[in-house]
Amino acid sequence: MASIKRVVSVFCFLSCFSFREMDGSVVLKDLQNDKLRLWIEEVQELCEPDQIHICDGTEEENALLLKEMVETKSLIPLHGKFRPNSFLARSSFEDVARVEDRTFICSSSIDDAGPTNNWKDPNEMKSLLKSLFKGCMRGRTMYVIPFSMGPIGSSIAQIGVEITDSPYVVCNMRIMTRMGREALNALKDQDFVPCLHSVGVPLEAGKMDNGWPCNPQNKYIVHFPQTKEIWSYGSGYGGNALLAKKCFALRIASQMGKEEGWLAEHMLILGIENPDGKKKYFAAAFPSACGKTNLAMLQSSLPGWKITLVGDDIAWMKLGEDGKLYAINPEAGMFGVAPGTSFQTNPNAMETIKSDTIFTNVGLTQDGDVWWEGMDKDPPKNCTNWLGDMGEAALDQKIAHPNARYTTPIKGCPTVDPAFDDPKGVPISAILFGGRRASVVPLVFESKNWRHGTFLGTIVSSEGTAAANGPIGKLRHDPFAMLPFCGYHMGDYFSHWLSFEKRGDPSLLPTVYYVNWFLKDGSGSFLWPGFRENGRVLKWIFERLDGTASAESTPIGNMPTPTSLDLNDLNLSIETVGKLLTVDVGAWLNEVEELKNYYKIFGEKFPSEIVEELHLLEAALVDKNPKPTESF
Ligand code: SAT
Ligand code: MN
Repeated sequence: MASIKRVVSVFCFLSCFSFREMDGSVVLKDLQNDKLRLWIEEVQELCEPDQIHICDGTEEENALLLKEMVETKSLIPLHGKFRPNSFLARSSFEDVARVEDRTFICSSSIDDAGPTNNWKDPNEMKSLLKSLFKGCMRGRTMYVIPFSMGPIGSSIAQIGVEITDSPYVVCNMRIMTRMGREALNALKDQDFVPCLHSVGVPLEAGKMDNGWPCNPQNKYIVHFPQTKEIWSYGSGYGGNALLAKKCFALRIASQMGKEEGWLAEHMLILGIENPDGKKKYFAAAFPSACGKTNLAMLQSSLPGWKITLVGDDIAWMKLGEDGKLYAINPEAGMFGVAPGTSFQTNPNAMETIKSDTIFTNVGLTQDGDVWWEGMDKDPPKNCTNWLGDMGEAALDQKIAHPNARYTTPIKGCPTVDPAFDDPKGVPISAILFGGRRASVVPLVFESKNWRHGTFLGTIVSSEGTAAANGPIGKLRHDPFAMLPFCGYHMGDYFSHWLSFEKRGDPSLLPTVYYVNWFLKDGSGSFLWPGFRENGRVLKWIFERLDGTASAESTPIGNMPTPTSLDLNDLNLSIETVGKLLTVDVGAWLNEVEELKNYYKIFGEKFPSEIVEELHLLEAALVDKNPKPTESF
């Protein structure tokens, strides 16, 4: 019976549905991968699109989709004089960001998802999703997007296929991933991660979208870590819809990394070259609103020091045959926050987005350019805001939505690293963690070993700002900056990190550092003179790794001696330098108490090694300040 049904449905599939073909485009018969053909068939049966288009990733295909979106008013072309080949999209006001409360990890047991994820039973969730997806692509084209996460052919890369009914998603995925025929050729008969997406708005015959299609009442961003599937419904925005990004490259990939012995991390990757031409690579994890993108594209103020960009958001890291940890950036583009980006804060980002960029939810100037808060002083006259309003109607709105974004190819960045496309990846010498802390955490300190470094990952926390993270100034724990992105129990995730100590020679692993650019003095002014100067801290780390910079051992880790940190021409007072490089023992003892309390949420899966590290820290602090504290 099942086989008859299969034959009938394959026949139906081939005969009843039109394929949108262009010269040289991929057609069903090109697909040699049985799982892919069968999956397309299943999705087509479920979602009932009008037509199917298998994306080849060519310029022609992209140009056609962009043209169609301009015709249907879902994209506004920007003026070629200012932003050639660039477009503006305006989303619905009900669809402007990732939705963590609608994001689910459907592992077989709730215990596999852990306390930081929303869990639902996978079978129940599948039937709910099937009812939602039934007929959801009526009146629309179903796009099949084969993509590679990472340089095609890299042993660290993975292939995924996203099916979506949003042409906006197709054009953004073409920027964010290596998408099209090459990825399909690389797939051959191997496995891939199926990513199914719909905006959740079927169209009646002859009807067109009125604005940005989405289904705000029914958003579901769902991950099945055991079967490595993603289903996303109801949103067309960012990480909810560009499923290669947080859904695949972090949530599903973190599960793959646990199973296969590698790391999928929410980290930038940068190259740093000293004036003698010696080069190292660092990876760094920061919670949002800590300047991760700006650090990835930093123009160092130090003469002769060069910083290059490999990735601004995600790193996949695997041990190489030489025992070192190698990283690739699985992405090909950046999905960066526009507001606050300027020639002062991030000149390299401003250069990158001069062309070939899709902007979403920024303002539109009268002469057809984009604008956002923080780009320069005042908005140009008669600037249309992100909702398309102007003048009186726009008075109570910002010009750009605070989560307005640019999607732009990394290769367009003037400081892109020459090894960006290297399938081997780049060897990582240092891993940086950090957060936004007005007090307690000094400018920089170094871990004592891998286990201590892993402990430092668990203590990452950041204070909320007006732009992100809830109440202003309130501390939010965000271990490894992975809180919304770890696809399994975070206690197991910490153990996975610890396991690297035993996978090879621990002396070859990167050294972990903790940084904080955001210390303030009593009057609320920042102590560290500003973002461009962060290259000085990177320089100290570089020279520590080379054995040429000195450090002092403290209860929290190794800290720069004041003379080992290059502070030339900064005019910092001795007092300020002292404050930047002090361990406030009392404040750290309070931090230990805070951590003891926080760690409780991870229950039995919390690794004893991290508890030991906390005890060691406490003992070292008490040694300096013999006030008794409660033990964990
Ligand atoms: O929307 S994304 O998930 O791509 C970016 C973010 O919210 O961190
Ligand atoms: Mn991110």
